[in-house]
Amino acid sequence: VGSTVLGYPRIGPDRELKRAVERYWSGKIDEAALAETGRALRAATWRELAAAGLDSIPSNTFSHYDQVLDTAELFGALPARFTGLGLSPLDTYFAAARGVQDAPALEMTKWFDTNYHYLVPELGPDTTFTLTGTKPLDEYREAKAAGYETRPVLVGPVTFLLLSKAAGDAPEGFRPLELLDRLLLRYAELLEQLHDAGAEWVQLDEPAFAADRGEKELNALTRAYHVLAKATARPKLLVAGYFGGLGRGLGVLARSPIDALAVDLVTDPSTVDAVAAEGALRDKEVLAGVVDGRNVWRTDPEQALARAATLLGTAARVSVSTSCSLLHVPYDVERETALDARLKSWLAFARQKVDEVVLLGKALRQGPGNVDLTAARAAVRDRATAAELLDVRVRSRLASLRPEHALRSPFARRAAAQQAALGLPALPSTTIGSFPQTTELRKARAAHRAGTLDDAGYTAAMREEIERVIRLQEDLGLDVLVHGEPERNDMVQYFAEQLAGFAATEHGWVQSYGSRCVRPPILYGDVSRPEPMTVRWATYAQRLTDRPVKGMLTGPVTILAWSFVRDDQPLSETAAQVALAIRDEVHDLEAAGIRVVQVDEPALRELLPLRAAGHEAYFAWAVRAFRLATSGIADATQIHTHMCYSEFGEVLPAIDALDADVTSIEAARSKMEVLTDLGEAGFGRGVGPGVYDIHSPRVPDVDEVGGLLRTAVGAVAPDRVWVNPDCGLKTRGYAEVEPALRNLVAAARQVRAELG
Ligand code: THG
Ligand code: ZN
Repeated sequence: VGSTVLGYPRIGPDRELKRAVERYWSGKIDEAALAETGRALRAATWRELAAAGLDSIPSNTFSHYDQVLDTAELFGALPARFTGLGLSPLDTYFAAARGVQDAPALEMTKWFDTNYHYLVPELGPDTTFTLTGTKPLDEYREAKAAGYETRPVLVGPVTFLLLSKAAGDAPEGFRPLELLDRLLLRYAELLEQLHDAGAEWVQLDEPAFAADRGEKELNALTRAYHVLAKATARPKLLVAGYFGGLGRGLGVLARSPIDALAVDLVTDPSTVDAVAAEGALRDKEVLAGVVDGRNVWRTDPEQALARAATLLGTAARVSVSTSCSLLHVPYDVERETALDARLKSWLAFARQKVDEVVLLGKALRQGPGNVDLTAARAAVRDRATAAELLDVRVRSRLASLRPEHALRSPFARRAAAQQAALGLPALPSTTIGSFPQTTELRKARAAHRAGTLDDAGYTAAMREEIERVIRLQEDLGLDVLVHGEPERNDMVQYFAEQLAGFAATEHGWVQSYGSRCVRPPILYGDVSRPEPMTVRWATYAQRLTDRPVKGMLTGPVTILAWSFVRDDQPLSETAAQVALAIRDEVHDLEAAGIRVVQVDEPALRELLPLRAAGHEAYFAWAVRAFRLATSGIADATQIHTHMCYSEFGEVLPAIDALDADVTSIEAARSKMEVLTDLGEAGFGRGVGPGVYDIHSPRVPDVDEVGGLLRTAVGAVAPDRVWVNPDCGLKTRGYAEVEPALRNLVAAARQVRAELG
């Protein structure tokens, strides 16, 4: 293979694909125009990668929405509720991605432990795979016609099946992996087509083996690559494992008749030794993934070369690669003209990482003396020794922490103090924090940013909105109010902009799902909070009403999960720094008369290590960070938290350990099943199961909400139940939100009366 990258961003340097796709959805452009945007983006990518000097260029890294959905479509495995709609292939694809009336979308879930989300294929015993699609072949030919020999990238068959779920009508106990043999026939057919078109290599991604896998799954991996290797006419097979070590999958792949193996030497550096000790790789090429595909720091050339060189005696050939696809980093740091020049010199986005791979590849082949690594060395050394990253006050504060800094008094005592202070009725009602964001609001924020709306005008606009939202909540009869967050865009961006130690980018967009992108802030130095971040908005809202107003903050784990974090110290330490910054804000809110503070941790599940062996240590620091952020306050001050996903199983003990007074969770769509789990886990504090699914435009009626509430009070102690929507309301419109909240309050009152 030679020097290469495992994948590249596809949304476009200026989010051209996002815009084109959204314009297509709204009918503003036709399919041909959308296709043209895709073609131009692919051509630009191949041109750049070729010009940079990579030995092998990937293709089929483009997608209109998601690569797992692409794979399901490729093999004719989209559910009948979409294929039966009578739509064009492209519209059928988008229907599966986004749903249409009467055909709800495929479920979307996190791509391993990244902030990317894929669509979950639904497979059953009756699923027949047929090679209906031609995307990998088309893109290979398109590249070839443009003069580029490429390596088509495919989701590997075992990972595809492990990421799929059993269709709703599949018999109990059915596992998609049972379909392996059927699917392999179609992969073999595809390999033959690619070979006939001239493809020399193909890349099959098997990141599923970065997680714990059992005997059945390892056997499937063995079987898959023995079968595919036997395909009569096929390109050479490169199998890529990433997001961690391959565990026992390493030995399986080493002994299988594939031609090359890509390993991630960044996520878990001990993988280097595991690979070096693997005798069966002698006849294969190994791609040493030494350039981090998920973070934005320049690669340390000495460390990278040392890692790659360790493998030299192990494999027939060692080449340099990225640890995973570059999908997870922004395009080009050169475009960040507003970024501090020194910080910028420490960074590498996708475009720069390609240059790193090329340079390291040469150094590995020709010896480090034959390439110029001066600039790379200097940048890494400059960052490693930058005194500016260190804040002695933060350091000594961390060093002086004692266990009691993460401890509150027993819950029973807090609950009594809070009841005395707040005087809330049974089944108190509240919302998760944000209210719908109107066009005027976005305009006001943009104008303030651009400097065309001065501070006074901006403050007035926000206050006007806060007052409107407070009056609305009073009118609706909610018990604990919020200010509605009109001043915020993305919650993590909002806090990062105000914390020392973070930098924001202008163009650093990364695809989160489909056409949606985020711009993760860069956490580069010791973190502290120079000034209060939310107090002025919360106290303004509180002055307008006698009812308690909830202060709204984002928790340390979520801030880390949605940022690019420093890699020069353990995550646990960075988390504690962020926690202390949030703690300062909690204390200031309390001092300003705010009696309820919510610290959201929607990403608590997200950073959970892929292997169970890492869970305990993760929970320990994640829980400590949350508790550091929310301790040291009066018993009477009530701490809420919020999580927005419905699969709690593994994190339930951690949620309990957070020791929040009230936890609101997504439950409307999972029909409150999570409550049974919580009840069984002995969760004894306040819990607010979402009784209004804000992910749908539907307005639930009083009976529906009441039914969910009756289930809730049957599953956990009635005096612990709160009434709230599933999640924030910022993506909804007032036309739905107002009646839905009215019904929610009415249902709360009804069930409250029934309880007597
Ligand atoms: N913030 C951040 N990361 C996240 C979420 C978040 N990761 C997980 C989850 N939430 C992902 N969900 C979304 C939902 C909406 C959008 C992005 C990720 C979104 N983005 C706008 C877009 O692409 O048009 C741009 C937003 C902006 O202007 O900042 O709508 O909530 N960090
Ligand atoms: Zn949520």
